[in-house]
Amino acid sequence: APLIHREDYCAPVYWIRTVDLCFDLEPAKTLVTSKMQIERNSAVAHGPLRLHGEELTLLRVLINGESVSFRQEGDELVIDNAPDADFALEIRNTCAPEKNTALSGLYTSGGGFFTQCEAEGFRRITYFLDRPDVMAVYSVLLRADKARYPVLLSNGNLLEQGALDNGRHFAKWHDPFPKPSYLFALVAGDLVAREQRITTRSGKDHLLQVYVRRGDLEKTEHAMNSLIASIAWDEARFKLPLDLERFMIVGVSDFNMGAMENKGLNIFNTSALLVSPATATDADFNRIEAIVAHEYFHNWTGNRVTCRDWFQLSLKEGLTVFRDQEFSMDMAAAPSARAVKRIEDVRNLRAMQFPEDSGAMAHAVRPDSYVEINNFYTPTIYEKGAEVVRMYQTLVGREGFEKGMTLYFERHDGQAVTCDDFAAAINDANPGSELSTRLDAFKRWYSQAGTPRVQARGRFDASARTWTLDLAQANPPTPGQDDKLSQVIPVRMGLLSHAGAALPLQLQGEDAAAGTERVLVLDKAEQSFTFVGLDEAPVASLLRQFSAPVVLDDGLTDAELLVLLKFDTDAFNRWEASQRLALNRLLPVVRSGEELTLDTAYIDGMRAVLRSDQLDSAFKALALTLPSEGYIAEQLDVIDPQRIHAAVGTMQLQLARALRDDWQAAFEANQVAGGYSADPVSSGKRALANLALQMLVLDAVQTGNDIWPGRAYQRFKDAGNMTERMGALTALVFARAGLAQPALERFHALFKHEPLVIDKWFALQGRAPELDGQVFARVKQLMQHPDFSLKNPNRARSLIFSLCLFNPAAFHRTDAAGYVFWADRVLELDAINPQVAGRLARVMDRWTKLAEPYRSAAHEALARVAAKPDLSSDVREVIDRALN
Ligand code: HT7
Ligand code: ZN
Repeated sequence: APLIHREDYCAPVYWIRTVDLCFDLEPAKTLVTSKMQIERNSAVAHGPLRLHGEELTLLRVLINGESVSFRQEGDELVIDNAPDADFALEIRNTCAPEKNTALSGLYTSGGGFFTQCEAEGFRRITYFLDRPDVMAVYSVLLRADKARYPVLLSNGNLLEQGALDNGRHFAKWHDPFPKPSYLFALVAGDLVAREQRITTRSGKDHLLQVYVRRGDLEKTEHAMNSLIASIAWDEARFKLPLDLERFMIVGVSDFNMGAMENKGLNIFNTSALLVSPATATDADFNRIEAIVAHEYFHNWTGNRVTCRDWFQLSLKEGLTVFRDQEFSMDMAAAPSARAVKRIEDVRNLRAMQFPEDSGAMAHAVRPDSYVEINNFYTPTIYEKGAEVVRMYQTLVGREGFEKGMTLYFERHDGQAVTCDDFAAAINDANPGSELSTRLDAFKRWYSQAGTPRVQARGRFDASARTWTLDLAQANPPTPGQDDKLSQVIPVRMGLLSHAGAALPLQLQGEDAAAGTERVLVLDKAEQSFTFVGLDEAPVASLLRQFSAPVVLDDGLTDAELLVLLKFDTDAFNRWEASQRLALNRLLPVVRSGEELTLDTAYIDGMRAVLRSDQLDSAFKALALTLPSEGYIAEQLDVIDPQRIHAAVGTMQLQLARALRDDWQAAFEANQVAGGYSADPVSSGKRALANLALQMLVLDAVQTGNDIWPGRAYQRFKDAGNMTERMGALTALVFARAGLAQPALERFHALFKHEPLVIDKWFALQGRAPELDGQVFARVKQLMQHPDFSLKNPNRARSLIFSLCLFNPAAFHRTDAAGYVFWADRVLELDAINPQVAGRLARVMDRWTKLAEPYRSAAHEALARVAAKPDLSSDVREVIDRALN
């Protein structure tokens, strides 16, 4: 497949203004009739009409009712002699939903029909100008067997439905909003709906529906509540109303991603939709609230204003992630709960996006080229894109950002636009802001890949009572980008005395102090800021709230980090101090291979966190969780996954032992009584109780004490909700307690009819801490389990991705068996579902940083995959990038 370049963008030669689709739905062969009204684009040079089509059987092509000559060139249907004036094009083709294991286009799942058209799935349904800048008004007629498919849905409003001969029936839908083909959807199946009528602030009535399979209805309450809250939030915060009378969500268990924002007919992976206290954890409840919100928010940021081309993907994804993050923070309400959400988001960014930025697939937020767009639904486009949007807000202020959003919609509603259009709207609405003087430099966040490094050092001048902060930035080379220009980096900061007081911030040349927190803007390679009126060298709290997606080297000593851990008013930086203190202990031993022995300063600091009566439980759990093995690897030039695993294991054990009494006190103090609620206080308590239990069982198993494993097993058996049940099971499995196996068996027996819970069962075993190859052997065995299937992406991810992506010590083996397993699964999956295979292929992104013997073995496995001649473009692009 060819490399597609952003700079080669050309407007389409034709516009499709309306499309009438008719589907005769049959699993083996569905007949599609498409009637389009087409207009030549007078702004560009004349050329043939080239329609995209993939894996279709073409039956006929008519222009204005007459047959016309055409040719098929690869995956394109080419009509050379299309009329100059507006014309009607009719195409009839078939596709095979039942054979569509790629889950892109029209496919069957659980006896129903579903579609997934983003990014380029519509061309697998019928021939079309399948590109986001071609926006059309759709009318859809669905015909199907009534008994098997009683529910027939598509975008927009239902115009008519009724019976047909032979037990079939029909439904006619019309969507009044012009949309790109990637937002088209249809669903047919035996589904039931939770319904809710609402009246929004603007006084309009709407019908909200969540469609699922019959037994799943009671698991949709949280999604419905989340949808209602999202609608209210978008109207309140951004004045963006729901524009449809009817808004539908449908759950499907075979789905490549989390969910899809099809206009008025969002389709969700059941794993991103269905929760109940008995089957889902607190984290699942929060994730589902965020995904429901995310898809709903796309209705404006994505659907009403869409992307001109797929290079602009972050225009809708980064902005919509930013919006769902803000929504979740507002829902969390209390300042400490907001901070917890921010910490979780940053932890996720660092775990997923930072490694991407330093690996073979590093790309800019607005990439310059791609082979397969499906490979670019990445943490860089989504999460780093959201950080870029957050920096706009930091630079222009919250109100300024809202003004910018208003201008963006005033200018571009109904259009397909670019990241530059977004930047211009935010900037034009905020003349004289910190952004307006450096917009071009700011936009380097879109064009330069890589995570900038910021170095910060302070100089205190006792006689002048000044403290100068010297900042320097550098962005390491990434594939195809050796030299980078300086970026605009907002550094939110404060200064503390060593006794912990927040100090007033007055820069040299200013008349007075401007509070105790401010944002410095670093936009040069090196820059200094001098603060006056200081009696001692302060402790700098930099990059508060993680104000920019950079790696900060602030040179703080452990003593200074302990001051921040104890006194910083910024909860994010308090947490950051806890992680830095842990890293300062882990990294030297990983580098040297020596034994780790925890010092009392660290243990006392952690004890103080655990005992604090001011900190919330949720924060304590985050501060006491050690950095992940992946994040530790990210800090190293040469990665030895086994050494990292050993160091973390030792540290965990020492922390468990040194704080045993405090863990016990925390466990007992954080029991939640009464009915289940996923609110931040209750879920924070459960998080800390689960961590404490994990530590207590770990310590007990090492010392041969049976009490805590017994208590964990009891809690596992009696738990009133999945968060506690899973917490207890995890404690047993992670400590390799003797009771782990019976607990796992009991868990399976209890939940064998709950596929989403069985996914958890596989996932837990896939990410269990490795010892002597037992976990790896167990995963291979589980591949043969009757419940395992590679065809269902959730199931494939639960076991295989857990091992390859989230269990470095089980995966990176000196005998290379992990890599052989990976290569086999990539090839096997590629024949079924290239998108999922492409994701799995990404596991080797950073193989060049591995120590020997891992590096050579990884290379061999990559070469074996590369040698396969008929790889999908998804896998081929990832492997080629890794090898070049
Ligand atoms: N915009 C949606 C992306 C998506 C997707 C992309 C490729 C293949 C399958 C897919 N399913 C959903 C999801 C979102 O960002 O909201
Ligand atoms: Zn999205």
